[in-house]
Amino acid sequence: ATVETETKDTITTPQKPTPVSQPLVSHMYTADPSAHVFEGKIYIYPSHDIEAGIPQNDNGDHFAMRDYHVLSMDSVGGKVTDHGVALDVKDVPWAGRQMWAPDAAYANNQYYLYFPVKDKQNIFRIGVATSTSPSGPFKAEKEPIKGSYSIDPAVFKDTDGSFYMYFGGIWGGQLQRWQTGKYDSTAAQEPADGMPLGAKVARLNKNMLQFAEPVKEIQIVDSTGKSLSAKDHDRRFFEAAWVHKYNNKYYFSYSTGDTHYIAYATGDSPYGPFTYKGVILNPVEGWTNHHSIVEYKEKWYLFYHDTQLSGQTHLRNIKVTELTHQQDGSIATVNAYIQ
Ligand code: FUB
Repeated sequence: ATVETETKDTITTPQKPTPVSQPLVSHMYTADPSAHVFEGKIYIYPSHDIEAGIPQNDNGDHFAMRDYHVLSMDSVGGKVTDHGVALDVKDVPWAGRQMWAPDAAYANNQYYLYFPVKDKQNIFRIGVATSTSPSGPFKAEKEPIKGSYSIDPAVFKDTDGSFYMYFGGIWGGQLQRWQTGKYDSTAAQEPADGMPLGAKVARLNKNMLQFAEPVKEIQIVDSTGKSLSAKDHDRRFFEAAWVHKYNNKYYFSYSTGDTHYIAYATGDSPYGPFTYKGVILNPVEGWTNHHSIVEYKEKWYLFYHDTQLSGQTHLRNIKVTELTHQQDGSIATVNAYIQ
């Protein structure tokens, strides 16, 4: 048999994948883009990544963000405006560290910025801040939302005008520490088997500052109606919940975390259960994958991030690409790189 050897001349260096979209801004690092249409424009509420010099770990301590900037654009592909600091951690009386993925909503003639940050006891809570402008600056309430915990708030306005907050994230997002209803710092792991931990949902009060009801758990089931298993890391919920409505169906999308997909499941109620349908976005460069979905001028868009600018997992950059709902209601999987 012949043995083929690779000579120095034939060794190839791995090619960097060619991205289908470019970073929306490059003067700062941004991630977790929550996009909404306000006042006829697209407003984006991202995390603002910084180099804090904290070593990487599974708790995500290296994501040590300290403020939020709001971005806007009149058209997809057009100029992106950075409106400056919208909220600084030092102006949130109860906050300790790590301002993670935010979201925003408009009601009662004002704008609400929802944000997860660790309190002074290192427990993630969800705060709210208000402004008369979609770009801020926002003024934080003195306390976090009562009964809130974990990370990644996403606020969905239903067609009947009700607002729902989806939230939660496992591992560094601490959701596994709330399994008994009380915070337990020793509960470090997600369940290895059985039912997975679900995202949480609660309708918001008319004043948009508190939950109107006890928090409920979102269940994701397979096509036979059976709950996904905690072992099923390709499909179970990890973090980054988002909900949009299309043709009267609720689409619950989320990150699978350690398997790096943005997956989705559909249902007939904002509370679920949601039936797993597939992958919206294949893994991107960097560990995290976090997105939002918005309709603008009769087209649907997927906002997401990767690490094209830095090559470092905690210094991300946001991007946008078009999203297609197919005839049967399924979503065409997006590849962020040319295949
Ligand atoms: O940006 C910090 C965290 O990383 C977010 O809250 C998660 O969703 C992940 O993207």
